[in-house]
Amino acid sequence: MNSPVDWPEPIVRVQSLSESEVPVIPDRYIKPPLERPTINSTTTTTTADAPRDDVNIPIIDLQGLYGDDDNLRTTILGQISEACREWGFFQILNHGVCPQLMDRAREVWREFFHLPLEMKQPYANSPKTYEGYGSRLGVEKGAILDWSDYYFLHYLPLSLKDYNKWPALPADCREVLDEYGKELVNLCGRLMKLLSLNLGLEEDILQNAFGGQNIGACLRVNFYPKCPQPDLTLGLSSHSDPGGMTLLLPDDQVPGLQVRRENNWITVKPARHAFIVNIGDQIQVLSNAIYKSVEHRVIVNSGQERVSLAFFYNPKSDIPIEPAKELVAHDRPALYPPMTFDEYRLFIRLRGPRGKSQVESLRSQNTYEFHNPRS
Ligand SMILES: O=C(O)CCC(=O)C(=O)O
Repeated sequence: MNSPVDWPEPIVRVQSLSESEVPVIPDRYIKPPLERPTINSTTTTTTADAPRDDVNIPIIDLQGLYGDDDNLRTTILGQISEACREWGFFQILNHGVCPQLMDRAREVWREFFHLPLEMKQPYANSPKTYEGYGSRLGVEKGAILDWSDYYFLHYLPLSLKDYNKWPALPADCREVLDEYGKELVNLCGRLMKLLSLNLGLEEDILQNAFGGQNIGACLRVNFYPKCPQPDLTLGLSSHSDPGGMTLLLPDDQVPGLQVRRENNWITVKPARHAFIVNIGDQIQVLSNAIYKSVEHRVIVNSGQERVSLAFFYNPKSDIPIEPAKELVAHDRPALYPPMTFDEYRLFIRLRGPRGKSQVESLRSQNTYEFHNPRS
């Protein structure tokens, strides 16, 4: 099954819709009632999906991880372990990436999205590779769409990195993005070691399972324009990330990310200059579900646009990913069949964001029957 070369319908830029100041959103952005961010209490008798604003995802200060204080290092590792097992989402402070670089990276993208449409259109993407300026995920004709535009580009493997596919403006865009990508690849490499150790594995096991140095890394920049009817739509529908690990740089002014926790949606309150880390489906698979990828979505609002940078750290796309053999035992059989990331990501590329349905479906079809090296 290959991705089609073109979109099933003409692409409409959400930003153009927003700037045209339409008082109501077109039908194709209106979500079914149960998916809308605010559910009228008269339409449901359950508290499922109620937003929770009094809680936040864990915030972990990494300062001290590489110092002399062993107790502090153990405490931080414990916090990361708990966050990966219980939340699938956490924020990190003192992660080593320069705050000015983070701010500039966000700002170059804001400037890019504010360029006139005709300067952005040459970068318009297709569903074949998704690279470039886009306005929908998935290729189903007549699908209900999200209230956002985005830009998608590759850092790794180097064979896919192509500066000509990155915006030429603003003038420092490519330089800033290059630097940003290098720093984040480095940070993800360090986090992979910590995750591996926390699973009781040698520190390189997860990275090696991803293909060693031949991993994939890409960036999706999300632009959520102001929306006249934010209660009826979503900036990004609920999904878990198909890849390995995501480092999200959220907007510094406007909240919007919500993380599913049991029957509630937690609105993330970003800490200044923190990255939001989340576990993707490939690490859920490799860890044999000890770590969980968690559903999240984005709400929009009528007063302010929002920009976020999602950096995806993925396995090499053509090697089979399956539960690490050290994490499989008679009483804990392998929960997932081997699958390459190329095969895996076709689902979201064709169908768009669909909660956790993909990783869950693999599990229900195959549990206990395959590749259990110790059975
Ligand atoms: O915009 C956000 O806060 C989240 C973006 C996201 O989940 C994604 O790009 O996959």
